Amino acid sequence: MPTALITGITGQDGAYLSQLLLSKGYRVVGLLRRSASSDVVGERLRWLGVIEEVEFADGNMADLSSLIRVVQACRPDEVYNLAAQSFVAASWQQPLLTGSITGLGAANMLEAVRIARPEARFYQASSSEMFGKRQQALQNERTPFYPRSPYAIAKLYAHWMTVNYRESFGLHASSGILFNHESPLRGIEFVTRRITDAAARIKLGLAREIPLGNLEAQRDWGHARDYVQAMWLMLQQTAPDDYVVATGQTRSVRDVCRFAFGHVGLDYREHVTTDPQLLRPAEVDTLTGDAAKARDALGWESRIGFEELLAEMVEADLARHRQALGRG
Ligand code: NDP
Ligand code: GDR
Repeated sequence: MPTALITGITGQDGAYLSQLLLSKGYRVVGLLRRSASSDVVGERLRWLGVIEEVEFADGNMADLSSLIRVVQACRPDEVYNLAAQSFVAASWQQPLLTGSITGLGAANMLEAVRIARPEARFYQASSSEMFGKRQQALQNERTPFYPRSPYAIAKLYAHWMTVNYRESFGLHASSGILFNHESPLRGIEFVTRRITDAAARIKLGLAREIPLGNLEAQRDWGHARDYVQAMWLMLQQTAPDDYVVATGQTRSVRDVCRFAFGHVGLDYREHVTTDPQLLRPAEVDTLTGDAAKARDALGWESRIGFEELLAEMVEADLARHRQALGRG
């Protein structure tokens, strides 16, 4: 039975990746940082019904010695480095923390692998945010980067460290440049989930409006369940490499509003307001990924479309709020 170590196991992707790897017969070990609210940190794993099947190991991305100890103890065959301060907007408020966890944290994990388990295969959660200010209509592995936030800059450092450790030390280290992917387990601060949660609350009479920032921003949105498959496929290849993972379809925040509210029979224009406080100091206006390499080399493709994704998210938020109201 192969062993996978996942950092960021309590996040959206960590939960879906755990479910996938368990279904393939892996032993799954997740890095868990100490929290005063440890009773709620496993909520996503619980929602997917896999919390009893994963093992947890104490550690923090900021603490190299903890990472070395975890790697020594669990002896992973595959390491998936998903942990990060992942909210772009927060990275202007906490740029140094973002740099130390999202950037240097990845270097810590690479060092732990290099020191304690160099034969392990390594996955780095890179991001389309590294493309930032658009240099080409479609972004692929050869597109120049132009990061637009402290988060994207930290991810770029982690990405190049991954490439460098592959080239310097021969680590089987791959970087997945993933475009936005969402699900019912998406953090509530991200725009799709803010909108699907608001549509559900407004439909149930729990709220009347939702303030948003830039409605014209465009993203290439896929489903997290599809995207964790690509992570796993990258580590099954003989040679490590970098891959763009995307749907190739771009929609605006306004489209998300239109569809999510429309799904519950509401007109978003009666409920969505705009708040300049939610605009970003430097915006990423539009991103569209070209995942041809992942399709050709990995046989990967995005299956769940935009409307199916949002319908699942709205239905899950309706169910959550109905349950909280005792109408479940
Ligand atoms: P989440 O924000 O849902 O999860 C982040 C995870 O990192 C959580 O498990 C969190 O733990 C953990 N973490 C944060 N700080 C530390 C720390 N100091 N030590 C240990 N663990 C820590 O992110 P997603 O699941 O959405 O994304 C996974 C990864 O992929 C991230 O690196 C993200 O930047 C990247 N990415 C995501 C994309 C997306 O669209 N979702 C697209 C491209 C890249 P805790 O629960 O304790 O907070
Ligand atoms: P993003 O996702 O920054 O692309 O990063 P987010 O959902 O936060 O923003 C997407 C776009 O929507 C605009 N927007 C708003 N965003 C939020 N959060 N809240 C709002 O009210 C709002 N109104 C408009 C934003 O300005 C932006 O243009 C996500 C994260 O998962 C990263 O970790 C990951 O690397 C990238 O996706 C790919």
